[in-house]
Amino acid sequence: MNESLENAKIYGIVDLGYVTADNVEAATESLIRGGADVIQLRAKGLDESEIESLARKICPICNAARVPFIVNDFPVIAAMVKADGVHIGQDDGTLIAVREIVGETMIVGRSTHSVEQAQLALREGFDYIGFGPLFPTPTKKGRPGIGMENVRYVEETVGREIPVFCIGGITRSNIQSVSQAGANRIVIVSDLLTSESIESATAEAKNLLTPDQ
Ligand code: TZP
Ligand code: MG
Repeated sequence: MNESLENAKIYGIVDLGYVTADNVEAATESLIRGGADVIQLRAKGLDESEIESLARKICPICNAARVPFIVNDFPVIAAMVKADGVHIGQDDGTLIAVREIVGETMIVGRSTHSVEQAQLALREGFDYIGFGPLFPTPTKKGRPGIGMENVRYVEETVGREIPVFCIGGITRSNIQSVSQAGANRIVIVSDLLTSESIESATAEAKNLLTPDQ
């Protein structure tokens, strides 16, 4: 298992759907102070040059905190800014094609929406997966929730080998039921980014997921 993700529980996303470009650094710092173990930059619809410049702002903050920094969708930008990783969806090509751009050591994650996709991502050699959306979510409109019934199975199979981050509609209100369904690691976007204090919301989420730590 990739060492820098081994103990990662809360994966935070700086999503430009919720955070303005001016607030990217502050949001990153707040997520990290609250205990986010991984940070992703997600900027749907922005120009690549803009995404690169945002990535260059986030990268040093994550490096200083020793929190892995992942760029969504753009292997070329991840390589240019020397991010720790890149995250790609089901329609974003093969791991082999991404590895040609980012090299052998960068973390590469894949979005998965079913048990079959999760198992395939493991066989292909991805370093981690997102599994969801568990519930319908305004952050990724138009997708049905896949529910929680396969969470434990995916954790117990795929999750033994690579980190599985459950995602989609997870909030501080349902985190404990997601955990009871077998999830060990989660991604939360809107519930953290729209809260009054990103830092305390993140800390609260982490405490709900890992109460004894
Ligand atoms: N991929 C699957 S669901 C999702 C992504 C990026 C969005 C999750 O956001 P939220 O606000 O935590 O539901
Ligand atoms: Mg994508």
